[in-house]
Amino acid sequence: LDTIIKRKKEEISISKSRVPVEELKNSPFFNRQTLSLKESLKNKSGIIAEFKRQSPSKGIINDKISPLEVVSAYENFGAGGISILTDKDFFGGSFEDVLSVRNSINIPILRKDFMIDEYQFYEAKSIGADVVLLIAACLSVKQVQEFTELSHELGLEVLLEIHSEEELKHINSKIDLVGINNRNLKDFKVDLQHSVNLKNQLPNGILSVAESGIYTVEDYNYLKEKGFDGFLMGEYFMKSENPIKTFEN
Ligand code: IGP
Repeated sequence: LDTIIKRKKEEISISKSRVPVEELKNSPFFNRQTLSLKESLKNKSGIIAEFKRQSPSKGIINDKISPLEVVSAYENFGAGGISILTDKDFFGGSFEDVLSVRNSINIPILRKDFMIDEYQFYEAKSIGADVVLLIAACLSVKQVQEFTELSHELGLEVLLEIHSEEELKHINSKIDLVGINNRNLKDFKVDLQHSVNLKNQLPNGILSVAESGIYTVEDYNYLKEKGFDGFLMGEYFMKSENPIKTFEN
């Protein structure tokens, strides 16, 4: 994680000098009316399906298939939202992946990246994202607060990702959704029970998303039974031949 953040800082300073915030505001998407993931999760399946070519823990997952193909399939089977990795160096993603699908789908898109600087929230808006991920492990309590306010000013919703009990303190009343990552970003271990235990400690009424390591319909049913509102799934879909069929029943 430290390596990623270090690299991210360099990337942001290059982007800032190449495309100033004022220029991001000229994007046709900048004034777009965003879609609400909170609403969508209530009305649809609760699944937030992810487009992810590769990851540090799994290496290449699928680099053959186009974002549009995948994302359209996700929408057709009733996904509540789409998550698209925009980090290039570690996840093989890009802004282009979001831009290339934005006008073809009508469900919320989460820009999945390591958000550590205000600039990135303007970027997210300019590429047509609806939601941003804030990872508690990379941010102070104060940063989470400030970035949440900025997101809301821009019309973006916030998914705050936590992994430990310690990180519960990052939750504030303005957060839209809390995600509990089953994967420990430090050693990549996945444990569904972990989410279930931590979920019991969330403030009442907040929408919760179980993230990572959901590989079977049984996993999904189990987490649903435990009261999760959303289910963030990447690898399972990116790897399988016909994931949609599996979920139809
Ligand atoms: C999806 P999986 O195990 O279904 O592919 O996981 C998603 O939860 C995972 O990609 C993720 C992630 C993150 C990636 C969760 N939090 C933070 C990068 C950064």
